[in-house]
Amino acid sequence: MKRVRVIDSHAGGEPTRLVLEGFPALPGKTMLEKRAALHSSHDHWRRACMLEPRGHDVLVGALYCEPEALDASCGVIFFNNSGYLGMCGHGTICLVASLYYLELISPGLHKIDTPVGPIEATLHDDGTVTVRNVLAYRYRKQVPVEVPGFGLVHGDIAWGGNWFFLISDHNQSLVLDNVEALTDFTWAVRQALEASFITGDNGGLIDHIELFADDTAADSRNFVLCPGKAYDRSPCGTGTSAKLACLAADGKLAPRETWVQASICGSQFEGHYEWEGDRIRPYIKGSAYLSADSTLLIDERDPFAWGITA
Ligand code: PYC
Repeated sequence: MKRVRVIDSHAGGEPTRLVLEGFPALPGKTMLEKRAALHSSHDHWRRACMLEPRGHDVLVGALYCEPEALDASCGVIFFNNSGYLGMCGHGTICLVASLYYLELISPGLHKIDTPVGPIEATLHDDGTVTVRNVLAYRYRKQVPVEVPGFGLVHGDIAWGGNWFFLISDHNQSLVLDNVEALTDFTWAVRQALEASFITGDNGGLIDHIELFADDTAADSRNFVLCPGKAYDRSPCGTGTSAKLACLAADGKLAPRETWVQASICGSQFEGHYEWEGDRIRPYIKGSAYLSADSTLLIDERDPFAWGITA
């Protein structure tokens, strides 16, 4: 029997499973090298924790690792049902809340290494967490894409730790009981982007599609389709970072001005940014709640020991 120690939590309704112990040791000095090793040699461990019968499509995994930098509190590799993420904002808020629960960290500032660069997270005395994300930027504005079944759609391409296609003009109703239609539309956009060879900078795969609408209690409401086809229950930290980059580029939000981003579920993150050259430094604030402290069991005799795959 193999054992994997995990802490489950959620931020804004989006779950995170922090993997503390049980995965094989990963060779490599950098987080990118470690992520590559996990992907190429040990991906079945990701699948065992993320896929049914132990996981589900909405779950994001966070593997707790030795950091690259001596002064960092830890390193982290984020993944989900379909593969690996660059950064994850809600996941970082969950990571910090989980490490505090485990008495591994105290309130204050913590450096964390990720495969897309170092970030910082501040655990405040009231339990909220502010993530100082990697630099974000808008790469292209109002890119047209012909989406089969839906027609011509325009969106901004922006980096917020993952690549996003951000659409404001979509004729979709952003309410929770419309998520099936929203999923169909955003999945069609994602496929159309790939079919049209529309990418992020350096050919980066655009694997997150983000729709916006007005919200009565926030500056905006979003619907974010994640790479494995599940929608983000939280307002999406990297998606809010990408949104801040677009607002900054359009001169619609001043540096250090607060932007309240609501999710399709009504949960909220607060964001603001500072200019660093021609890119922005996003700050995302939210809360996480713990839901389980457990050990996953992987029985080698189980035909679904390593997850149910197509
Ligand atoms: O909060 O950045 C985020 C995120 C990415 C995917 C799911 N959540």
